[in-house]
Amino acid sequence: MKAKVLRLLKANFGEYISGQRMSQMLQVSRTAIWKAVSVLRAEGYVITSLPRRGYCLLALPDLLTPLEIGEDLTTAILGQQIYHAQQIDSTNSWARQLALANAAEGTLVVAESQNGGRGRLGRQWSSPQGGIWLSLILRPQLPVYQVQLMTLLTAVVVVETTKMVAGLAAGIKWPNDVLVNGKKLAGILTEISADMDCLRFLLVGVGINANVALSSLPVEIQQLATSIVAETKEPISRRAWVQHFLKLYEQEYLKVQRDGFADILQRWRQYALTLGQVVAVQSGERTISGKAVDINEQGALLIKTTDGIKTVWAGDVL
Ligand code: BT5
Repeated sequence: MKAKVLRLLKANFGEYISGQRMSQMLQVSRTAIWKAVSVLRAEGYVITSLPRRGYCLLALPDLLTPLEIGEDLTTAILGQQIYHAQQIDSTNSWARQLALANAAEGTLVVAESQNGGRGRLGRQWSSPQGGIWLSLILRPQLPVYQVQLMTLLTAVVVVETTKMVAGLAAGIKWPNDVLVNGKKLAGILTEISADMDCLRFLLVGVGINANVALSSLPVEIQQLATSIVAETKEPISRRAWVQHFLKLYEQEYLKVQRDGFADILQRWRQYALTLGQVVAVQSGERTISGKAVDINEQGALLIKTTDGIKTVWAGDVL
């Protein structure tokens, strides 16, 4: 009912539509309309009302609710189920619980802020209001050894979505950092549940500092991070970003399962900031130094060292 009432109000944005007309169109009582309007107001929709004239929608909240994202979303799989919270510890942790309880492929989990956002290796991910903090539950037909490639795919989709929605060109630092002018704009956390070599589900967590004021990040991160609004001086529609992201992600996700990752790897190379650079990569206890020459078919970084080419599966480019 809430969604139907909202659709009518949006169709008449800035104009009054009477409660009686809405109740006739939706075949419900005027009290039901009034209740739906009250719930929408509580969610941040600015709706005025006047006796005899009815209701008028004046402003939408900048929220990533199912109502906002789900409306006119054109995907077939991703985001068909949406879980939204004002605040949660971590969308990846919430997504794991949902996946264990059999949540459908493509379920989207999103929060306005996180108070226990996670990076890799137990690192913290700062997630204030204004950012986009989301996780997808996927159940792909892929062998476990191709999971790293899903991180690369995600980075490509984040870069291309940001270009499309904000006109901002970002690059990728292997394996999972999306950077603008050397500062971190977005991070990706891919987690799995698997039996031996059989993937049960994959959780793709994406955090992007969309409309985040850099002053709302911890001081020690402020110098290393950037946001879309800090770069372009224009806040974006976070809803549009998420909708484009889901659409492009679905397209690429179906394609890799059908045709493999060659095309994604090619696009990743195009955005890569790491390739061709002399780097030091921290991988567990080891630091490997040399020239990053390429990635292999599984997304591992190939480094030309004085001892020949080394393959680095996981780590941080320092
Ligand atoms: C990452 O880890 O970059 C993965 C971040 C994934 C976050 C998303 S948000 C939705 C989902 N739910 C979660 O709980 N997580 C995912 P890593 O490569 O380990 O980088 C972590 C490092 O990035 C930290 O140690 C900080 O230095 C830096 N950092 C933390 N918060 C940041 C922010 N908001 N912007 C830029 N850099 C940040």
